Amino acid sequence: MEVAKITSSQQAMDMEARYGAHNYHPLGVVIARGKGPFVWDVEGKKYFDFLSAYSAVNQGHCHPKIVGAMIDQAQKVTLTSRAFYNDCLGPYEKYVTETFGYDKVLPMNSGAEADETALKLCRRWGYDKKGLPENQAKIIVCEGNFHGRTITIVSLSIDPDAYKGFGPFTPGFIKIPYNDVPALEKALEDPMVCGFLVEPIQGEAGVYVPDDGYLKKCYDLCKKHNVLFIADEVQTGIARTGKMLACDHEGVRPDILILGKALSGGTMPVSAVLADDDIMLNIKPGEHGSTFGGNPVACRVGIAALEVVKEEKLAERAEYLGKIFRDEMSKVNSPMIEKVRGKGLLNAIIIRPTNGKEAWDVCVKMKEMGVLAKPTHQHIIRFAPPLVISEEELREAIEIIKKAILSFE
Ligand code: IF1
Repeated sequence: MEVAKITSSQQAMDMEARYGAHNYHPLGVVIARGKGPFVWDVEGKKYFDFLSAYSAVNQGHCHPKIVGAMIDQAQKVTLTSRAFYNDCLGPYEKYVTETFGYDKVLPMNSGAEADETALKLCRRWGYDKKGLPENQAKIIVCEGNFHGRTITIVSLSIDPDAYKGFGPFTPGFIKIPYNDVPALEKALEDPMVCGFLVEPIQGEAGVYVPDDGYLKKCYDLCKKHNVLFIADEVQTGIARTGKMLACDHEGVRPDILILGKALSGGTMPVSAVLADDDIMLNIKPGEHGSTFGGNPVACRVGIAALEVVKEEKLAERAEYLGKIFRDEMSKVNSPMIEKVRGKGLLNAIIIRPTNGKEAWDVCVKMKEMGVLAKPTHQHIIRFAPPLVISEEELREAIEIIKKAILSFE
C-alpha cells in the first residue's frame, strides 16, 4: 500500500474529510512547515501563527534546541516504560521540580491526563490526609472551565458542546461561577470538599481574565478550609502570560500545579503534575501511571523547552510585547472591536458582529492577509503568537490584523 503525497492544500482538506473523524472545523489553511512565529502552507504561502497551537508552541515552531534534544534522544532510546528505570527521567524530574519549586513531579502526556491525575491526587489526599469518608470527596470547579475532553473532565463543564451525549457523568464536583469569591466561600462550607480546580485565566472561555487578587483570595480561602488549591496552567503556564506561571502574578503557589502544552515546545505531548510529598506520596506504586509518561524523549524535550524559556527570557518578552498588542489594538477605531483583554501574550478581541460579518469572517480575512487565528465561542478571537516573535514582527502582524478588521467597515 502506498502513502499518499500531498501536492495541494485542497487535496489535503479533501483527504481529511474523507478519512478523518469530523471532530473539528478547521480554518481553510493546510500547514506544511513551521519556524519560529511563522508557518507556511502547502503552496508556500507564509503566515504569522497567532494561535501557537493554543499556547503549545510558546518557544516558536521547531525550536532548534528542542528539536535537537528530541533527535538526539530518539537515536538512543525512545521508550522504556516505567517497568524499568531510564537515564533521562531522574534528571528531568530534578530539573522541573527545582524550576517550579515542588518536592515531586508525576509525568504524564496530555493536558487532560494531567488534570485527571491532579483530580486523583486531590481525592486521595482528601481520604488519606483530610480523613474524608470513602467516595464522599468533592472538588469545586468553575463554570466556563476547560480542562480537557475525557468523560470525567467534561462532567465538570457547563458547555453542552463539551458534555452533551456523553453521559452519565462523574459525580463529586461542585460548579461555581468563575471570578466569584463569595461563591467559593459558600461552596467551601461543605466539609466534604478537598480541592478547588481553577484556570488562572480561562482560555477557552475567551481569555477571561479574573479580577486582580481573585487567585490570592481563593487560595487563602482554600487554606482556611484545609482544601487544596489546584491550578490548571496547561495554557497559561510556561511564560505565556508574562510570568513563568500565571499564578506568579499574584504570588500564589498552587498546592497542585498542572502543566502541559509548551512544556514540550509543541514537539510532542508532555504534561506534568507537581506537588509536595504530603500530596504526591499518597499514590503508591501501581496506583497510577501511563505507558509514555516520563519517556526519555519527553524528558530531554521537557528540559530543553524550559531552558529555552529561561535563556530567551520568554516571560519578560510576553509581558512587554503583550502590552504593545493590547495598546495598539485598543486604539483601533472600529465598531467590530467590542473589547480587548488578556495578559502577556495571551490576548483576545471580542468582535461585535457588524454588517453581517463576525469573528469567523475576520479570521478568514486575516488568513488571506497572512495572519492565522481562530475564534472561540463565535465572537471572540484569541491572539497568542509564539513568545519568540520580535517586536518588529509583532507590529507587522498588528498592522495586518487592524487592516483585516477595518476592511469590513
Ligand atoms: C482541543 C480548547 C484551548 C487547556 C487547559 C487542559 C487542556 C487544555 C487549560 C487539555 C487544552 C486545547 C485542547 C484543544 C484546543 C485547546 C483549547 F479550545 F479546546 F479549549 F486551548 F482553549 N487545560 N486546550 O486549554 O490539554 O488534553 O488537549 O493536551 O481539544 O481542540 P490536552
